[in-house]
Amino acid sequence: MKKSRPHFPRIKPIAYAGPSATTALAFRHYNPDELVDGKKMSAHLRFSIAYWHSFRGTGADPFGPGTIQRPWEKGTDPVSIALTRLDAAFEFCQKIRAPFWAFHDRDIAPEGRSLAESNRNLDRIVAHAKDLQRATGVKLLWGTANLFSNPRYMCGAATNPDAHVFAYAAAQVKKALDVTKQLGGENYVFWGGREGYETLLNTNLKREQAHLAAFLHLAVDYAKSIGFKGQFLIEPKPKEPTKHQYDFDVASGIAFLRTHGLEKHFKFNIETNHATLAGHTFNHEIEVAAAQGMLGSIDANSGDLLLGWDTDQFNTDVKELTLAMVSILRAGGLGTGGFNFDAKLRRPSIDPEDLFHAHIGGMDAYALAFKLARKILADGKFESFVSDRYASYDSGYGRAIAKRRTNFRELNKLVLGKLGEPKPRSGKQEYLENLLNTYLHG
Ligand code: XUL
Ligand code: CO
Repeated sequence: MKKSRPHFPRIKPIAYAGPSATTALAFRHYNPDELVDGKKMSAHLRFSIAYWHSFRGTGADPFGPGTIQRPWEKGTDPVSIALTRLDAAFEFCQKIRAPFWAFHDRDIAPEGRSLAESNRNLDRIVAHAKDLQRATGVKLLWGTANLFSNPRYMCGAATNPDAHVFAYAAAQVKKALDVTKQLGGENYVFWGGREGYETLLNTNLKREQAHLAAFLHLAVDYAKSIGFKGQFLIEPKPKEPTKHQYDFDVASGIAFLRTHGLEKHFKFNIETNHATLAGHTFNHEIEVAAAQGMLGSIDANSGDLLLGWDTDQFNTDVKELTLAMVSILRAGGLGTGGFNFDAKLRRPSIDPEDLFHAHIGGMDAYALAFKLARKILADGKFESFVSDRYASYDSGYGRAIAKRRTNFRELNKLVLGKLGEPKPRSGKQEYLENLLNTYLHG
């Protein structure tokens, strides 16, 4: 493969320079090669670059066109531009030291006039991606299909009232699974962008949910038939673009998967900004998934609590990330998942260098959170506080309750007899908040 000339000529691979680094283009906390428990930090954190934001984002919003013009976006043939853009993306992944990338089919290759032409475009780009992956060592965290941008999907894909659109979406996902497999993708994501409704006046909710389940079953069957071993992930989001999305949050996702016999095949890709849009904390969503052994991967970003939509910002909130990391590490990590920066530059951040500042900030915040969470878990103060709080269920009648080896009559007898009135015990929230701050701020 011939080497293309650099697209970020002024930027050298970002190096770890420690917390007192004097340049902004350096890591202060993320030291990819540092061994932590015998494994490189890069292998613990498995950072991934989201192609759609970082290489297709233009800064456009509903009030105005794009502001960002990349020097490599030149020419008239969309496939040639897509090939060059891919070179720029892999140079970026290498320079930012991200071991993974993630894409939608339509981000990497232009949609053609027919599905056959779209598939041919995709094949050309995927062949190049394969070469670039081999040359750089950057791997595919997950692939997915864009089933929400094209007008044909305006009323949903798998939940579209027209079976023709369902069939088209199935054909598109078939191809997306084929190429994800070809590129060694470790996961495959389903984000139900328009799988919901705008109004119940025109919607048969029960049928739409059944169709969505049928679609996921067909995807599971197809993946099996081609020997795709990657993990399937559902990415919940409550709304936007639809008024109501069926995969509202992790809890409703679990209920949906269990109702339709899909729970063995899926885990969750949890996105911070989607959690907050659903009225939850990031940490809450992680805990709900982890409680069911269904924590899969993270779309790393954050929202703005003063804005009611998905602002997809880079997350530099170390406190929020530390709480998330404690839950993730306690759950045993993300397995084949990773931290995918599903985050975009603000509209006025137009320099190619801003892509580096944004990812350095996100990676450093996660790396710092990782270190703080490890310390919190090693000290075990929160763990022992919490286990002590539930200790009454570890023996005697409490254990019988937990094991469901008692009944209301027995418990009634106990309370009327030797137990009497419970003695209240403080929840100690303020003490614990202060304890958390000792880790965050010393
Ligand atoms: C949209 C979103 C998507 C998914 C992949 O809010 O997060 O980019 O991550 O389709
Ligand atoms: Co996402």
